[in-house]
Amino acid sequence: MAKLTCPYCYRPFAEKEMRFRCSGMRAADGRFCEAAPDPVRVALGDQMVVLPVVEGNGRKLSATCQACGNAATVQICPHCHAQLPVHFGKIDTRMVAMVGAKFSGKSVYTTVLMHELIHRVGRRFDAAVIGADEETRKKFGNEERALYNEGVLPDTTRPANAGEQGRQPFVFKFSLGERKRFRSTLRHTVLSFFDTAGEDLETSRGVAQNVTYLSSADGIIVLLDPLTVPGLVQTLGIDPDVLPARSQQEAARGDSPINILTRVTELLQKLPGAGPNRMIDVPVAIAFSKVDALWEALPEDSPLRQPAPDAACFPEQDSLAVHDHVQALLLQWEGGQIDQLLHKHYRTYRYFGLSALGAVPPAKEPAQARQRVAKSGIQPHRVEDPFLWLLSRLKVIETGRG
Ligand SMILES: Nc1nc2c(ncn2[C@@H]2O[C@H](COP(=O)(O)OP(=O)(O)OP(=O)(O)O)[C@@H](O)[C@H]2O)c(=O)[nH]1
Ligand SMILES: [Mg+2]
Ligand SMILES: [Zn+2]
Ligand SMILES: [Zn+2]
Repeated sequence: MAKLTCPYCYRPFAEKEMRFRCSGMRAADGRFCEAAPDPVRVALGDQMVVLPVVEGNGRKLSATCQACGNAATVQICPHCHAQLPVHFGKIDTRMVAMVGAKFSGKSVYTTVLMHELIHRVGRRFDAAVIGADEETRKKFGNEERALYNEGVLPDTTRPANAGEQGRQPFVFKFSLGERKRFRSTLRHTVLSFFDTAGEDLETSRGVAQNVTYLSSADGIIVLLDPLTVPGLVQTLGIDPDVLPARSQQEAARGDSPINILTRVTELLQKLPGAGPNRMIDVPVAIAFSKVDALWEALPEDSPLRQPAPDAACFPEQDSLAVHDHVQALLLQWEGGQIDQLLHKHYRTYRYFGLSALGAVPPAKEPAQARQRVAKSGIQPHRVEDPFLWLLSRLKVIETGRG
C-alpha cells in the first residue's frame, strides 16, 4: 500500500487513514457543529478553534459528519490533524528538508528561495508556486515583507520545542504544466520546507525531532556558512576584521561545517533501514551560503561568481562546474575532510555556493533593534540551484545539458 507522508508532521499514513474536518454548515434540519480547540492540535501548541474531526474513508473525497449530517470534504492528517492540500492522496508529495548550524543563514535563505520560486523560477518552468495553506501564506507573507519591504533581517529561530506555538513547516505547491499533444495537464508537487533552529542539532531532544522529518525527506539541503570553515579566511586572504563576529564565534564554538556534517550523518545512519555501514541514499545538497563575502577573494572566472543559466531545465553542466570548483576549494581550505566524509557515506551529494542577500549586510548599529540588509537591497545569487537539483533528482523537472 502506498504510504503518504504528512507535509506538516512528517509522519506516514495510508490514504484510507486520512480523516476529515466538518464544514460547519447548517443542515436542512437546523443541526450544525461548532468550532472548539482540537485536543490533538492543542497538544502541538495550536489553540485555534476548529470544527470537529469526522471519521471516514480517506480514499473517498468526502465523509458524512455523524454529529450534523453534513458532508465534510476537508481532509486532515490522522496524526497531527493538519489540513492537507486538496486531493492530497492523488498528488505527488516531495519533502525537502533543510538543516544547518546556527547562524548559517537558514531563515533568510528560506524566505528568499520561496520569493524567487514564486516570482521568477516558477515562470521559468511555466510552473505555479503557491503556499499550500493559510498559515504558510500568512507567515511567509510576514517574513517576506520584513525582509523585502522593511529590510530587516530575522531574529534567531527558536528551537522546535520552545514556546507555546510549535513551528510548522512552510508547505508549498509546485504545479508544473505538462503540455501533451492534445491537452495540457498540471502535475502538482507538494514541497515541505522546515526551517530548523540551529540549536536543534545540538540537544538530544532537538535531534530526535529532526529525525522525524529527516527520515521522511526525499531530499536534504545542508546549509553551511563558509566563513566558519577553518582555513578559509587565511587561504583566501580575507581580512578577519571585516568578518561577522558571529560567524567567528560559531566556528570557535565547534560548529564548523565538518562537525555539523558529522552530526547530520550520524542522525541519518540511525534511521530505519540505514546503519553505520550502509551508504545514505537520500540526495543531499551541500550548500555554502553567504558566498557574497568571498567574491572579491575568488578569481573573476570562478564559477561561483557566474550567474546561473535560466533554461527551463536543470543545467547539469553548469552545476557540475560549481561542484568541482567547490570541491577543489575545500581541498585548499580544509584538506578535503568534508569531501572524504561525504564520499564515504553518501551515494548522491553535490556542492553549491549561493548568496541569499547578494551583499554583506552592514553590522548592526546600537540604535537599531535588528540588523538590516545592505543599501543595495536583496540580490539573490544561485539560491534555486540546490532546490532545482533535488527536483531534477526526484524527476519533478528535467535535466538538461546546458
Ligand atoms: N553576507 C551574507 N550574510 C548573510 C546572508 N544570509 C544571511 N546572512 C547573515 O547571517 C545571519 C543569520 O541568518 P539567519 O537566516 O537568521 O540564520 P539562521 O541559520 O536561520 O540562524 P538561527 O535561526 O539562529 O539558526 C543574518 O542575520 C545575516 O547577518 C547572505 O546571503 N550573505
Ligand atoms: Mg533561523
Ligand atoms: Zn458536523
Ligand atoms: Zn500530520
